[in-house]
Amino acid sequence: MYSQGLDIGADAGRAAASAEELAREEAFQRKIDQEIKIEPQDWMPEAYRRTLIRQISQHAHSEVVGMLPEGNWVTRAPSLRRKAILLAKIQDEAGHGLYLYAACETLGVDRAELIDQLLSGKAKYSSIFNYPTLTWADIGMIGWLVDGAAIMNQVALQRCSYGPYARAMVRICKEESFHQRQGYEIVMTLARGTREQRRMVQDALNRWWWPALMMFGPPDRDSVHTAQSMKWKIKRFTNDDLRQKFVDVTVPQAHYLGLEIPDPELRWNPERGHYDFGEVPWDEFWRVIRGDGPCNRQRLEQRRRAFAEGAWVREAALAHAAKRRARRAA
Ligand code: BYC
Repeated sequence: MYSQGLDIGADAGRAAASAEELAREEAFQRKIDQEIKIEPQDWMPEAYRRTLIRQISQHAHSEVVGMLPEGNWVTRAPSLRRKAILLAKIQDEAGHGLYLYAACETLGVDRAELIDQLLSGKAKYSSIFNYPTLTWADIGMIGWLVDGAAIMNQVALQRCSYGPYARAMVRICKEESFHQRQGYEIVMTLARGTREQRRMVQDALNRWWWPALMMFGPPDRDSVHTAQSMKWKIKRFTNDDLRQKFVDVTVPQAHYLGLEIPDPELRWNPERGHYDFGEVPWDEFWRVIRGDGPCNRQRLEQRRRAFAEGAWVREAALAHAAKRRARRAA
């Protein structure tokens, strides 16, 4: 009798706790539905927090790894002006990585842990940065197509329900928009240049087109996170919707430059009011995100080396901060 009484008491306690949890989750969803931003000190479901840490840290890693393919061209940029612009752009990417790691830390995770996940190969970063930059035209493609795709995705993220991520995106989008224009300008210069330059820029477009479409993530039918992320307003559009928007704005830009999109199935569909396009090579996408793209190993190796070689800078910065603290305290 006595123990049965205890069990009933424990059951009632559990039921009350889960009713309370449910009420908190409903109140959280109401806030989201009313477009009230979630801030770091607010209560949030554990799965919301984990989803954000996953997405924001992958995003931060992408910015940092994204410096590598462009970094290859700093010494080979065709003029001093191009070199200065490219350097400034690469520094911007480092800055984006820093805002994003900082936004991620507001969710209670340590930056060192996130970087460790990247360097150990556990964390993902955007598939696009596993492709090589073979010619100067590829630098134009990164600006025009890769930053163009990134903006299409990030403009929507400015309205993400989590305040620190949404606010980081506002500044990032302004800088990305400059990046996209500098890329388009490189592509335009080459497209209006010599026969050899036109051939080079068309070859770069042929190689970057499909990987750029993969940046938006797998098709909606295979996207495991979209439905919940849309409900929580972390994502505002599905992967396929954003991909379609990107195709619709980019194809006329290519036509204006006299370039051909490497997709025989691409055509305007007046009934839909959109371009129809061919099937993205999804096998290649899955291969690349599982670590077997053309440059995955090289990129991780470069990041690991940079991290090891930068150890003295981190130690010096910490020693300097400790000295200043000690001086202030004295
Ligand atoms: N690459 O359920 P899904 C830049 C993963 S940097 C690799 O649709 P979600 C720039 C996905 O993580 C801009 N992995 O996921 C920098 C998931 O795996 P896990 C980078 C991908 O999160 C320097 C699985 O596939 N932008 O612009 O709902 C120089 C299933 O996908 C990719 C961002 O990071 C991919 N392309 O949607 C120049 C934007 N796609 O985690 C330029 C922020 C999917 O379950 N991120 N996966 O193991 C997002 O908006 C979303 O995370 C995504 C994917 C749309 C990318």
